[in-house]
Amino acid sequence: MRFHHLSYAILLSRASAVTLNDVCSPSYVRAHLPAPGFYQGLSLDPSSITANPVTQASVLDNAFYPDATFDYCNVSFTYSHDGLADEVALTYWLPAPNKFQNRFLATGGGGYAINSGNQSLPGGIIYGAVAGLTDAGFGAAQTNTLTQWLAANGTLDWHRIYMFGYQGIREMSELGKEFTKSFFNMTQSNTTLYTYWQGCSEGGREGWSQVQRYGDSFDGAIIGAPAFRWSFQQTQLLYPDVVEQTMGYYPSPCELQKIVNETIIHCDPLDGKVDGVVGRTDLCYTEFVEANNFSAIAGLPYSCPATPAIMGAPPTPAQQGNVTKQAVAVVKKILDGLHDSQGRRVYFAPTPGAQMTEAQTGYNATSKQWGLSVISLGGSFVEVEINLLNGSNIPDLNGVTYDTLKDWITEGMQRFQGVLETNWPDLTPYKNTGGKVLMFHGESDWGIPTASSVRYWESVRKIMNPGKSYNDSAAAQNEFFKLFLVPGATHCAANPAQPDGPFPQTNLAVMIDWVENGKAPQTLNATVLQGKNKGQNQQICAWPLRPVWRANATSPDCRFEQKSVDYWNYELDAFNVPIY
Ligand SMILES: *[C@@H]1O[C@H](CO)[C@@H](O)[C@H](O)[C@H]1NC(C)=O
Ligand SMILES: *[C@@H]1O[C@H](CO)[C@@H](O)[C@H](O)[C@H]1NC(C)=O
Ligand SMILES: *[C@@H]1O[C@H](CO)[C@@H](O)[C@H](O)[C@H]1NC(C)=O
Ligand SMILES: *[C@@H]1O[C@H](CO)[C@@H](O)[C@H](O)[C@H]1NC(C)=O
Ligand SMILES: *[C@@H]1O[C@H](CO)[C@@H](O)[C@H](O)[C@H]1NC(C)=O
Ligand SMILES: *[C@@H]1O[C@H](CO)[C@@H](O)[C@H](O)[C@H]1NC(C)=O
Ligand SMILES: *[C@@H]1O[C@H](CO)[C@@H](O)[C@H](O)[C@H]1NC(C)=O
Ligand SMILES: *[C@@H]1O[C@H](CO)[C@@H](O)[C@H](O)[C@H]1NC(C)=O
Ligand SMILES: *[C@@H]1O[C@H](CO)[C@@H](O)[C@H](O)[C@H]1NC(C)=O
Ligand SMILES: *[C@@H]1O[C@H](CO)[C@@H](O)[C@H](O)[C@H]1NC(C)=O
Ligand SMILES: *[C@@H]1O[C@H](CO)[C@@H](O)[C@H](O)[C@H]1NC(C)=O
Ligand SMILES: *[C@@H]1O[C@H](CO)[C@@H](O)[C@H](O)[C@H]1NC(C)=O
Ligand SMILES: [Ca+2]
Repeated sequence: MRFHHLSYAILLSRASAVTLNDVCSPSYVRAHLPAPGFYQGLSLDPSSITANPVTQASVLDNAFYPDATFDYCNVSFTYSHDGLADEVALTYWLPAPNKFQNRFLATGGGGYAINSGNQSLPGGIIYGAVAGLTDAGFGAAQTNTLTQWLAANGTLDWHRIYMFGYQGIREMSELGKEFTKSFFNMTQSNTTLYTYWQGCSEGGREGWSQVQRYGDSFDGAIIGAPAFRWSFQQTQLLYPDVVEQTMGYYPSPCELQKIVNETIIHCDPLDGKVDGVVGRTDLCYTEFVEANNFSAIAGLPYSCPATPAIMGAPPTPAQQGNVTKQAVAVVKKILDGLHDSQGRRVYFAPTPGAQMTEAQTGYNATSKQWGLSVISLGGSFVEVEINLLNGSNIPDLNGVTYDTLKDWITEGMQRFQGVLETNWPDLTPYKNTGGKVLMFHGESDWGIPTASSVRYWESVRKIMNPGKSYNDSAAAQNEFFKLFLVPGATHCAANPAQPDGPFPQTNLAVMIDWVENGKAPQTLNATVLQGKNKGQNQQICAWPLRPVWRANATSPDCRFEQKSVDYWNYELDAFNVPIY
């Protein structure tokens, strides 16, 4: 026994004596690439390999991992698809051998980017994981892949769209897992490589694109505010502009901001704690926006200083006045969400208290008036993916009604169902292989309505648990898929307008504990990342439980409230097909 332990210790010390410099070279990488034929239809290009050690890299103040300093091996190589003259570039960061903890983390992008440059990879290295990203064949222009979705005006380039939709991430993940095992000599059949996903927004959609299709995709997926239900998500960005145009009133940014500020002030206490954080946007809607209180914002004075031109944006003049009744009516209509001309609900709106970024107007220096400014994030969807024109926005919204928005949603849903829509509700293969999902969504997200994630969680619950009661099905779902609404948080980030809100910065640590140690999170670990309480810990409630603060508590109680669950379960009765 003793002798066995001794030799095992020698083996261990010998193994950990391997340094980054020993293995971080093009020749070592070449000798450990996945074998030809490992992934059908792909050919790796060994001549493209680069590998260099990077020491003492530091990262600061990131939403998804704590500050850290670390060493890594920076590896890249390319592959092509057999029969196509394309080139896909992969990047993997590998921890030093003595820091490697048998983990692989796949990462993605945001907006129309398929990766986040070097922003997401440290999140893996810090936890002893190899971390990977892909350019999915889009090259350096991957930061806006949309400029490559058409082969010509009128012709979609479906290969590129599939690469963006899910194929690129799948290939990067499968090649990355194999490469990791080979690089670290994980040849014994009893050594497990734990595999993870972490991404937010488009990165959240990319995570779901894998979990929904591949039971073997990851052991744990961390998915924030996913940009899924694609055609709905992209089109709803235009709804506030159409409201302004339809109602004929264009509030200035300052007037909008005043309405948001008042909403935060009045709704803050509804969660039981006056901390500047709207922890209960459901109550905010029913007890403030829908109630008469909201109209009392009209008449309140607002004032904002002029701003200089910054980064291509034109200067804005000083704005002051009293909030008008029309401005209040416009915002109330926006918060009601998109309905068709027959009054049936098409989609949800961002929560009250969220910044009204989508509703921003533009200043006309000639007429000295605020007017329509079409948000390009939504307009580019219509221009490129619906109208098949290689532009970056639609020129205007002339003739566009609420029904037009519904039609764009339907057309997009049919066109992209199998590649981008990403709301397949049956996760049985993933659940059966033991996969876990931790989904979170800022409850003050301006861009992707928080209700979008709630709807998907509820759709999966219903589809996977036929015949079970709400409580039984929710409990079954929570065994592998948990949803956390983050009080006050904006889109994939802590919210400067609600600085005392928590943000779940340590999600990967929480997921590792769930996957590797069987410790399921009952609440989600989070930290105040800014302001006077920076560093303070707060726990976030798991859906369907909702936060209620008691005096002097450090975290809210998590309670089941039927009214709240009912509030979040919107009926999209404008459609007679299921919308998951
Ligand atoms: C990420 O890239 C930026 C810009 O190229 C660079 O300044 C920074 O050091 C990089 N971070 C790491 C951790 O390598
Ligand atoms: C990592 O490798 C890529 C590709 O060779 C290179 O462009 C980049 O500068 C490297 N990064 C660092 C920090 O060495
Ligand atoms: C689309 O426009 C981009 C520039 O925004 C350009 O790089 C690209 O070549 C164009 N594609 C086509 C098919 O015209
Ligand atoms: C893997 O094994 C080879 C051969 O024993 C050795 O040279 C190499 O350093 C090992 N790699 C690591 C990361 O331990
Ligand atoms: C794997 O098996 C080897 C030999 O069969 C044994 O020495 C080692 O401890 C095992 N490792 C784990 C993690 O169980
Ligand atoms: C809104 O509140 C912020 C503080 O969160 C403040 O800086 C800003 O001036 C306010 N804007 C208006 C229009 O009242
Ligand atoms: C709404 O107005 C009523 C009557 O003024 C007041 O009692 C209540 O506290 C207000 N609620 C909110 C959320 O502001
Ligand atoms: C704004 O409202 C205040 C009272 O709150 C009033 O004194 C002032 O005249 C109003 N200003 C304008 C421009 O209507
Ligand atoms: C700005 O206002 C002027 C004068 O009313 C008008 O002629 C012009 O079309 C406007 N510009 C835009 C971009 O709407
Ligand atoms: C394609 O459409 C864009 C956007 O409308 C336009 O700017 C461009 O000129 C068109 N290209 C061709 C070749 O017609
Ligand atoms: C929870 O967050 C705190 C900071 O708020 C951090 O110190 C702690 O390590 C985190 N716990 C886990 C399991 O990551
Ligand atoms: C909360 O703390 C304050 C100040 O520390 C104290 O006065 C108050 O009694 C406490 N309330 C409860 C319910 O413990
Ligand atoms: Ca509060």
